[in-house]
Amino acid sequence: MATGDLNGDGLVDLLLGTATNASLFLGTGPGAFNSTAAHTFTGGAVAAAIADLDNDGRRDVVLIRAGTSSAFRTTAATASTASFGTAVSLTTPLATSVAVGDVNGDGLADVVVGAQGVGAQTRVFANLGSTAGTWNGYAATAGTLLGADTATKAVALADLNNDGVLDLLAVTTAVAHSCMSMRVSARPGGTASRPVSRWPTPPTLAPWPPATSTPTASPTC
Ligand SMILES: [Ca+2]
Ligand SMILES: [Ca+2]
Ligand SMILES: [Ca+2]
Repeated sequence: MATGDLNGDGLVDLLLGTATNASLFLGTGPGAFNSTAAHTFTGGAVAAAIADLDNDGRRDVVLIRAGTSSAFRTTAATASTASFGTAVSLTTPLATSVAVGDVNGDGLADVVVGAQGVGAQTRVFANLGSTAGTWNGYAATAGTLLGADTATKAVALADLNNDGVLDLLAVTTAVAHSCMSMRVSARPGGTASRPVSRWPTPPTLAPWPPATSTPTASPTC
């Protein structure tokens, strides 16, 4: 599920994924939505996001699937309808979750995908921007941030330490006695268009809760 004002009318819209498809319901008022989907995407989704991917002022859609995910540009949106461009594919084996934000400071929304399973990796897809008005989509793959992190159930992006750079928060069951790990990004100051694949080696994860604590039961995240 994802929420956001996709058609720019100031009302929050709702994107719901199921095992077979994902449907967009446009908001009609506070807490109210049109009962008829403005658009239905074929294929299920385990996670979704609404954000302006191509910087044209219209919010777009990311659908995450455990295999190949898709990013769709919004090409038109009215009070009751929305239409989208051709899917841009993202390779996301074992994907569970998504966060969208500008992680490399070039002004373009990047996609972070968490994954769970043997060999799963948390991946970052760098937004390639536009050339002569045509959006170039995302880099096919952009490396791994969390190493052998095979149990990421959720990811989020936020500036946790107030340095103006987005940080990545991952909820995982991979670390003993831990269900949450935090990684602070280290974008060099003032360097634009830095490829995500050059993201510096992240610091060692600090267990959360602290390892000195004695968990009485497995984390429930
Ligand atoms: Ca809306
Ligand atoms: Ca857009
Ligand atoms: Ca970016």
